[in-house]
Amino acid sequence: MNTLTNKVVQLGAEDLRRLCLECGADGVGFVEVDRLSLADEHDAFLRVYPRTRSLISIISRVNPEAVQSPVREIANEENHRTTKEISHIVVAIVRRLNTLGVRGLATPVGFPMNMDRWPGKIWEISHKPIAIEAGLGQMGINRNVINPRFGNHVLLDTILIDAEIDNYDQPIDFNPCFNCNLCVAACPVGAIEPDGTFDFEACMTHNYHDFLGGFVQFVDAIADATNAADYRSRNTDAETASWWQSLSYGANYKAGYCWAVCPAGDELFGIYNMDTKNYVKTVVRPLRDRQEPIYAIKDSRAEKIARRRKNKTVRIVESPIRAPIPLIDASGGE
Ligand code: B12
Ligand code: SF4
Repeated sequence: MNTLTNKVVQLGAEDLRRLCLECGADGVGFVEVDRLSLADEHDAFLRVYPRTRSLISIISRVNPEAVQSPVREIANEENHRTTKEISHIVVAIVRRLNTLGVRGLATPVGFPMNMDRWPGKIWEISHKPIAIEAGLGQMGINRNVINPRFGNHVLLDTILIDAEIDNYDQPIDFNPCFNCNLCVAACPVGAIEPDGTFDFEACMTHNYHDFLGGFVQFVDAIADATNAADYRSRNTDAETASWWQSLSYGANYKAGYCWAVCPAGDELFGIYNMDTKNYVKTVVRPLRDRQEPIYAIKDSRAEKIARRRKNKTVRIVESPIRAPIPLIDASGGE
């Protein structure tokens, strides 16, 4: 809405696309706020920004080689760096749009989220279905959006604006996921199944050990301990230092291997296809066989899978999701 003329601004899709790319986006697409396939999200859009008329979906590529490194601090740093980068890009886009009389806001890439709702739907806007509707990719077996060029090696963000756009995008008519199942093979807790079923609890328990519910358990462990020796008998010094690192430098993922190994998308497929055996040897094996602790719930499928894996030390923990998970509903409530 132009605040001087009080009229809804109409933006040209191609000019807007150019503006977003100039601000640093690696890909961009547009969706009208009342797209039927996003009906479940509609209330959330208006709750976040009541004057929303259009959604701008933005992707920023991560460097796959960094994300694939068995030196996981490199992967985590790349994740954090790209998160900051895309956050700056979307703010720059909103500022440029303001000069054209368009108002709007950029939503968080990931954290911070609404912890009052933990362990429910703590995020407000689901970037994945918007990116799919904006023609930026399709969902892979690993439940990540795979862009035809950059593969799943992208982070996503969404801008809500009060203007209309003269041409909205549509989903692409093919899925870059080609069922290689490397994501299934790489996950140390078997969270990804070949039919695309995703074990949320297994991923949350291991990959997110140092944040959210894992952090709540850390506090419990301190509170329950009778003394330092008692605490240390249940948590190694390395684990305590790992929590400190996540608090100080941004939460560190323990795995994310399903995202790392995916070879789909034009930029990586050639490397994979040229020598698939070598890709498995140099990208998948180093992560699959990485020496590391694996956090799993007792007698879970995740525990059984982790025990079969080479070089893994299984650490039994409680479920980080203590209350039954409330259904994800459109109101964003419990
Ligand atoms: C919640 C969440 C998670 C959850 C659930 C993942 C999921 N599949 O939904 C967990 C904690 C497991 C997670 C892990 C990761 N995530 Co995440 N995550 C999100 C978040 C905040 C919302 C995702 C969402 O909309 N889910 C709902 C629907 C759309 O997803 P779905 O796959 O169709 O449905 C699944 C969930 O609903 C899940 N589920 C079932 N019951 C429950 C209950 C609860 C309470 C929850 C939370 C989920 C859940 O199982 C469903 C079946 O597959 C977004 C950021 C955002 N605001 O959008 C990032 C996001 C999806 N994550 C991302 C990434 C990169 C990751 C990790 C790779 C992080 C890492 N480095 O390890 C892993 C990959 C795990 C995986 N294979 O999905 C990227 C994906 C980029 C891309 N190319 O698609 C996003 C978009 C962040 C971003 N801004 O770029 N994530
Ligand atoms: S690793 Fe293979 S099966 Fe998994 S999402 Fe990527 S292309 Fe699809």
